[in-house]
Amino acid sequence: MHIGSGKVREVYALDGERLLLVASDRISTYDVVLPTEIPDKGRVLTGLSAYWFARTRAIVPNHLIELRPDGRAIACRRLEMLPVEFVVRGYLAGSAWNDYRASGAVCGHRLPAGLRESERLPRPLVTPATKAVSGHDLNITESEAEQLCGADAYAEAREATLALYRAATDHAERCGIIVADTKLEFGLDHDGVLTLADEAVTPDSSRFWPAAEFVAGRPQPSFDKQYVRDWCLSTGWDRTAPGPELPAEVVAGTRARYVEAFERLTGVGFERYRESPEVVACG
Ligand code: Q0Q
Repeated sequence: MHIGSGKVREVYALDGERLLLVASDRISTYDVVLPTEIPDKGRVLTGLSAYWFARTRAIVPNHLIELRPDGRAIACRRLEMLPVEFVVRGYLAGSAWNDYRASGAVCGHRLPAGLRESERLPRPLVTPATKAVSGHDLNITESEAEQLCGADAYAEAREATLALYRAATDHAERCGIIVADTKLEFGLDHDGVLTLADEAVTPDSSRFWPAAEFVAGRPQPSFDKQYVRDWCLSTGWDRTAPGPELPAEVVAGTRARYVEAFERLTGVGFERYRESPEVVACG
């Protein structure tokens, strides 16, 4: 039974205890889902999530039960979700850069003066947000997030978020990819155990930047979406729906970037993953 949709994902109830999360091949840019799909995008993102779930089990348990044979869906444990999205940022970008420019602070955290756009932060910052019904999530302060989650659950989820981000960025940077920020969601299982849910450190839940091209002081190219963004803007698109159809070469180039991110991070060939998705869950 279908119980929810994200821009590019669906969630179904398998039974009272289990959900099925299915990632589509749809791509969104500037918050608009484009009419052209990117073949295998859903498989790449599901494979990356499963890879990170396997690799971080020692940090915090996660909701993954099994990776489906098609490699683009996972069965997961149904949790009582915390009503906060745990965004963690190692670099100053997006809404955090805008908040910093306007007020010198982000989500109530004062930052050193004089930071440049995209600059690496002195230490990663947890900037919680609440799910907006449509459009961008709403940045809230940590004390507001604590009110929403309860002090203990918030503190535990915050620590898990920082530990997960550190593990992911250490590995990703060795693979030539900067994970500038990522959005994690947690829930509580029947025993009240904090459990990582949703997707884990994918190009859709995070900013992936190519490390080799990093230059502080300007917006960074997206590892996976830059071809799409550049092409859409080159058509004079006004960033409102519906977005423009993508030409075959932009689709192919974008698919190649997703496959490249997958292979660099997991060390597994994408065709091998397509045949046997479980190879990424060995951890
Ligand atoms: C749950 N979502 C997200 C979503 C649309 C995912 C419900 N383990 C869980 C999960 C998860 N993951 C959820 N609820 C209970 N237990 C996550 C926001 C929305 C498509 C995919 N929705």
